Amino acid sequence: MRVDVVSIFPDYLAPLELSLLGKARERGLVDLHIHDLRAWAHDRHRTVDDTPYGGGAGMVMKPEPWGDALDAVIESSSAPAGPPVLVVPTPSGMPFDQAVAEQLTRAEWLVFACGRYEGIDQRVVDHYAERLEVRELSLGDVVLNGGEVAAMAMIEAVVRLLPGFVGNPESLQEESHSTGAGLGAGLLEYPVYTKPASWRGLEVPEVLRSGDHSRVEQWRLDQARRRTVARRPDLLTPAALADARIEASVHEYPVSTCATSEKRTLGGVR
Ligand code: JD8
Repeated sequence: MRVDVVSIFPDYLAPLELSLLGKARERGLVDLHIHDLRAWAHDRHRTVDDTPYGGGAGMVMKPEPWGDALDAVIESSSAPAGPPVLVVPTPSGMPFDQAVAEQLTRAEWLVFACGRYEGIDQRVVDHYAERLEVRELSLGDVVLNGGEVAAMAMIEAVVRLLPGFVGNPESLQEESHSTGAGLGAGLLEYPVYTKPASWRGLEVPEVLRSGDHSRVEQWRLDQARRRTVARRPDLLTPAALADARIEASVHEYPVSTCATSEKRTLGGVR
């Protein structure tokens, strides 16, 4: 997969070149190219922003540098044959979630346009939407100062799903938010523990040291349900929510395994 990123803060994307993509690049899974938008701002001050039409606070990114930059990236000789998917991180975008990440793994080429200021002149998106697939995507209901952090999160979420990236692809199925059918499908992760068995007076739940795989499986499912009911009931259908609540009460486990917030939500079972 080829990934191009255009930003006025190209160094912001440098972490991508470290761990994650470092490995993926070595394995030839990803071909990452980072571009400085100002390379396409040709006036003495390399201006990329101007005041908003209609007035209002802040500045808007000018369309011309973006048009020249994206044309150059899209027409670059070393680019894959087909057109890229242009991803524009924006707080007003469609939610970026695991399903969207899985969709984007199917693209050969992604180009990320990272905006700053109050955003990019809308005509840039409108112009390219007539020529290729444009995805305006939001990382979530928090306001960031620009698209770089969102682009990095989106690139990590996509690249780690590429075939050959993770050692055992099965683990991806297990993950929460995955659209796979693993235990975690649709549920939040269950709590995890490792050695020592006792730490600062806190014990690893006995069931996990029992060696009884079915009891462990049941405990993990119960914990995943509890957390989901308590923290993300929106992830569950009303029916699943009702079931999870019943299940959570049926499979009574020592309250100590529940974090304080859950105790409150589950009405402090006992
Ligand atoms: C791109 C400029 C800053 C946004 C005025 C603050 C994504 N989930 C998300 N939150 N914020 C962004 C995001 C913010 C951006 C840009 C993405 C370009 N800004 C602007 C509008 C309000 N400032 C994002 N994905």
